[in-house]
Amino acid sequence: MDIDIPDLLRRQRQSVLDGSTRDAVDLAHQAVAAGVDAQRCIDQGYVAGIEEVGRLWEEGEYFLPELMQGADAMKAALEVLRPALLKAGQSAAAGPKIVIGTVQGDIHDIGKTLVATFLEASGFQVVDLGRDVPLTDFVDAAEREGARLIGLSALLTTTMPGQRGVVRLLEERGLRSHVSVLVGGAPVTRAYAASIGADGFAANAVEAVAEARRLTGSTA
Ligand code: B1M
Repeated sequence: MDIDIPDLLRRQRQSVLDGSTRDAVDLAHQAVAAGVDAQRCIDQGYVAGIEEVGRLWEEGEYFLPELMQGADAMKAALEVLRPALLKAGQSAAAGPKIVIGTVQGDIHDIGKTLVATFLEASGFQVVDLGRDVPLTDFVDAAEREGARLIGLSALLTTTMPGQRGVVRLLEERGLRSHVSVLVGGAPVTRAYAASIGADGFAANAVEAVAEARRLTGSTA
């Protein structure tokens, strides 16, 4: 069956704007069945939708329930697309280990999960600690797992200092030379990353894979 891709992408975007988990999931299944590129659905469909939700919220047109429904719809669609993303990558999962999570005080996890999935699809062994992760947990996990890289996501200006906190904890525990730190999240910039002593910065999931490869010297 032929599928109208621009129309599918438009409806995926709209499903997030409507906060309709049912539509978002249904459209993700349609995309998978028709073999539409999962990354394109994410970028031009669902992410376009959640960015518009954020804009409407900022302008006072949407309230917190709409923001949450949009996020739930997007997360549910990503779950459906995840196997296709992993399949598109090498997914050998024999590459370097990376511990990743969203820092303490911050429950935004859509971007972090996307980054984790891209890393996994590129062959990294990913230990995803989730969201609102205590800073010490990152360092404990890196030590326990023998990870060479910690990935820290922060979406709030108030939680960005947590990224600096993890760099400091690594220094205090004498682990700084063994473990690199990669930071990201909408308010995070390359200049901020440099100012807190992080080793790498990525603006999106594709850049995160490139940075993780650079920092670990991996060809994963
Ligand atoms: Co909130 N929120 N939110 N929110 N939310 C933002 C971030 C905000 C910018 C909205 C706005 O004002 N326009 C604003 C932050 C303002 C600021 O600090 N400057 C905001 C706020 C204020 C809040 C609350 C405080 C609202 C309230 O309660 N009054 C609250 C915070 C709660 C808390 O964390 N303690 C809150 C809550 C929520 C929801 C729960 C409703 C929901 C999150 C659901 C979830 O994630 N499970 C939510 C959402 C959805 C958003 C917006 C609309 C969308 C975020 C998103 O998922 N984007 C957001 C507005 C916006 O960003 N336009 C907003 C899509 C995602 C794919 O992109 O996360 O940027 P992103 O990830 C990208 C890159 O940043 C990068 O790669 C990803 C993929 O390309 N990246 C990395 C991310 N992590 C990386 C790590 C890396 C490398 C790259 O290396 C390790």
